[in-house]
Amino acid sequence: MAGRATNLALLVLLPAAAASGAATFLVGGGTVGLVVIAHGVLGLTLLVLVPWKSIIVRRGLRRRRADQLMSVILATGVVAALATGLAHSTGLLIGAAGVSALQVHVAAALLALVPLLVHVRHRRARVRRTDLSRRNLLRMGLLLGAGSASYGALEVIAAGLSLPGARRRASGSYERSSGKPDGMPTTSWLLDEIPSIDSASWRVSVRSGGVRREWSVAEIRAVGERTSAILDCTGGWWSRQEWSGVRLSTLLPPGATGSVEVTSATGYRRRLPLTDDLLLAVDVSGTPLSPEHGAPARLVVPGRRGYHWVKWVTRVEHDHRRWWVQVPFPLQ
Ligand code: HEM
Ligand code: HEM
Ligand SMILES: Nc1nc2c(c(=O)[nH]1)N[C@H]1C(S)=C(S)[C@@H](COP(=O)(O)O)O[C@H]1N2
Ligand SMILES: [Mo]
Repeated sequence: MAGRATNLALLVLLPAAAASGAATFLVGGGTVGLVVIAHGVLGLTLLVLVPWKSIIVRRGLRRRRADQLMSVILATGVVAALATGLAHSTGLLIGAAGVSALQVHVAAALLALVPLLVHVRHRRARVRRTDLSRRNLLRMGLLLGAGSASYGALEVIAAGLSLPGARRRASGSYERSSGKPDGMPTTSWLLDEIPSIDSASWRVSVRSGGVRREWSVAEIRAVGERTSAILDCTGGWWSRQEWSGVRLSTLLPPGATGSVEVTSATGYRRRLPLTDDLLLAVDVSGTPLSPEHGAPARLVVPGRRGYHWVKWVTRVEHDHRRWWVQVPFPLQ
């Protein structure tokens, strides 16, 4: 494949890989499996291009341009993302020293995007109308075919060798300590810290229309609604537990529609649609939540990724705003 075609393919594939990766975090429920497969195929298609790109890199490095350091940073980020993606998906190295392969994966991928802009700008890859020729589209199809074949082969090998990767969920996550909440990892999205809270005097404020009401932990526990649900963290693990407390639909006026904004004592917040089966949990597996898992009360959101499961809930506000009008990912 010619150098120009290789670079243009990379220009399309790298942003597509990053976008589909982010999409694996955004969608929950049944769709996530398809997005994860699409992401794997795009990532492996990038890998297929390595032999061709190597020729360009060797030639380019001989020319000693001023911004070559940027190209090297770009290459390092992409190679690191490919390596950690495969380490996680095969299960050969899910994490080490308290850092998961997926955390490094996402960081490396995001870090590669800035040098990519510099790299492309300085190498003037003006996209021409003729780049969309039938021949180039066919090439892209063949490449994606090779990427898909690699993906399939990898899954077959993982199953054949009984690699840990063969046991991951459709989201790509690995099971941890289901039914035993003590062994469940504790996670914060970015830098949120466990607040110190006195459960006895704790109140959750629930507002709907103009009406506000406060609920104590004892009142919530007395309702005793329960659900068995899977917490699936984007850090690459999942855990099924029996959660109990009160459904938000029970706290709100009968038949309430629209959305709720659920806020933590730390300021961390998420907005969610009332079509979800939202539970405000105070107990897990029949015992009170521990502080690190969100005591006195945390949100349980079956079918959505872990970062929606707000811990240390202090406020629930109901209105009719569209739930998805919010920052796609929390900022703390
Ligand atoms: C430079 C951009 C990226 C590249 C080249 C890349 C590449 C890869 C590759 C090759 C895999 C292994 C696929 C498999 O064998 O199933 C993978 C897995 C994964 N990536 Fe990425 N990725 C990128 C960005 C991202 C981003 C930005 C995210 C999330 C925000 C992400 C999330 C994931 C997840 C969750 C998996 C695990 C999926 C599984 O276990 O099947 N990736 N990635
Ligand atoms: C996965 C993404 C990419 C990586 C890791 C990467 C890496 C590199 C490296 C290390 C070099 C050699 C050093 C240098 O010339 O600065 C290089 C050269 C080059 N890259 Fe990329 N690149 C990527 C994507 C792209 C894209 C999207 C384009 C353009 C659309 C592009 C265009 C070029 C050109 C034209 C050269 C050759 C420069 C010359 O021969 O003087 N690259 N690339
Ligand atoms: N207030 C607050 N709630 C939060 C987070 C956070 O950082 N702050 N992290 C979320 C993420 S990313 C996950 S995966 C789960 C982790 O819950 P656990 O620590 O009980 O396992 O909590 C979610 N709720
Ligand atoms: Mo998470």
